[in-house]
Order: sequence, then structure tokens, then C-alpha cells
Amino acid sequence: MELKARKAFFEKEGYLIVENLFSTEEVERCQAEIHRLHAFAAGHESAAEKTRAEIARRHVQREPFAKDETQGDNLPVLRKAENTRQYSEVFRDLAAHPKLIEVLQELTGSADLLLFRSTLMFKPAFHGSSHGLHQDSAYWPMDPPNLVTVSIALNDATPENGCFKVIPKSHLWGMQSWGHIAREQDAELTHRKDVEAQQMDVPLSAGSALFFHSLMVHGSGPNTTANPRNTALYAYFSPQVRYTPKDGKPAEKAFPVVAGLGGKTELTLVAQTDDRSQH
Ligand SMILES: O=C(O)CCC(=O)C(=O)O
Repeated sequence: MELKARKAFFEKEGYLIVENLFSTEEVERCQAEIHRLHAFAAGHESAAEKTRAEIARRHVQREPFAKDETQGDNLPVLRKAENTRQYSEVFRDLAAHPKLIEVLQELTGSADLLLFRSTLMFKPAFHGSSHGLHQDSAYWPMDPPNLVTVSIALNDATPENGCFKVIPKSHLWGMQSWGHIAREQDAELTHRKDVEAQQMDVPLSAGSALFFHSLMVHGSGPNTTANPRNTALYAYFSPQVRYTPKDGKPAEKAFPVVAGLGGKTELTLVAQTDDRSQH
């Protein structure tokens, strides 16, 4: 699909699949780094890696439904790792990869792009649990709610190992309420009987990417197979989006710049005003 056709599809459906965006070598580099991060979570690192391993340990979350189990070779069962760009060069570079930026600039219509989130979502063999259906913008202090997320498949993702599920055109529904995102293996993905039947599986081959609007309803089922389903997930926004924190969250926040903005490395957004300053 041409870039312009991709944008039209995204605006109509709320999502876009780009197949084989990354090469096998690029995916293997990410897989090796994921293995490294799991080793860090287990406390295994060289002296030279100590600082980044300590930061990584503060950002990984264990799978809440896996109790004390481990994966093979005694690695912990992790659900996700947040803020990967703080301790992983591999995932910092991936966030600003020119192949991603080209699509994101087209979808957002902005040459300037900031990074809201850099996460790894893990679904280890047999242990990966469900993510209930939800809209990301219902949880994010950003207005207008039109961020773009990309989920890059780092293994083949299928309905059996917990690939994404989306509801096409649901980004046009406005903000709604969804309940808990973390759900046990056999839990239903939503209590909302009115939307249940509209879910569509999005299988992806490793290296392919799903882009979606932050109001699009999505989730994922459990991993019931012996094959892991790991993804790199990034959310981006243009400087037109304001930071609108509530409930005692910091009044200003620095966001990494991944494209444009005169080559600045970050931009600090000040809460609920148009006053933006750089530090
Ligand atoms: O990767 C997944 O399985 C779901 C992630 C998700 O829904 C999210 O982080 O908003």
C-alpha cells in the first residue's frame, strides 16, 4: 500500500498493518536483548552491565498470574518492561527507526514526533495472560486523545499465542469505560456484551507491525502455546497534543523527541497550559 492509502485506511479503520517492516536480523537483535533483560531481572549481569541492569529491574513487571514459576533456564515469567529506552540501546534505537518514523509522520501528519511510551509486552510460553479490551486514551493524560501506538511483533503472533485483537472503526466511538486490563488466562476479554462480537484477531509475522489510534479498542488473549509472543510497543504524539495530568501527577514532564523539533532530544510539557519550554 502507498503511504497515502495507508493513511486513508488508518483514518477509516483506526489501525494499519505493515507487514515485514523489520528484517530477520533486526528481529533477532531484539530477541537477544529481551533474553538479556530477563537475565537482568533474574540478577544475572556482568560488572559492566550493573547500572543498566539495576534500572531495568526497576521497570520490569512479573506476570501476576504466574506465581513463582520460571521459564526454561530459570528466567522469571515477566509480563512487561516499561521505559525500555532508559536502559536498552537496542530499544531506544528501535523507537526512532526511520522505517517507523516514515509511517508515523504520515499517520500523524506531523514531522515532529515525541515518544509517550516505550514498552515491551511479553507473553511467555503457556504463561502469557490476557489484556482486556480497552482504549489507551482512557488511561493517558494527553489531550486531544489522538496518539499513535505501534506494536512490533518480535515472534510470530497468532490467536493461539495471544495476538492482538482490535475492533475496527472503534476509534470513532469516543472515550468509554473498560474495567481491568490485566486478566487471567481463561477470563473473558470484556464484560461488554455489546462489543464482544466485534473483536478481530490480528495475526502478525515476526518483524511486522500494527499501528493503531489511541482511541481504538484493543486487547489480546492468553498464550496457550509453547511459543512466546513478545512485542515492542511504542506510543507517539505530535506537539499539538497537550499534557493534562490529574490526581497529583507531576505538573511537568519531559518527553523524548524522536523526529523533527530542530534536533532537540527532549521537550518538557507543562500541565494543562500551552506553555511549553525546553530543557
Ligand atoms: O500487547 C498486548 O498484548 C496488549 C498490550 C496493550 O493492550 C496495551 O499495552 O495497551
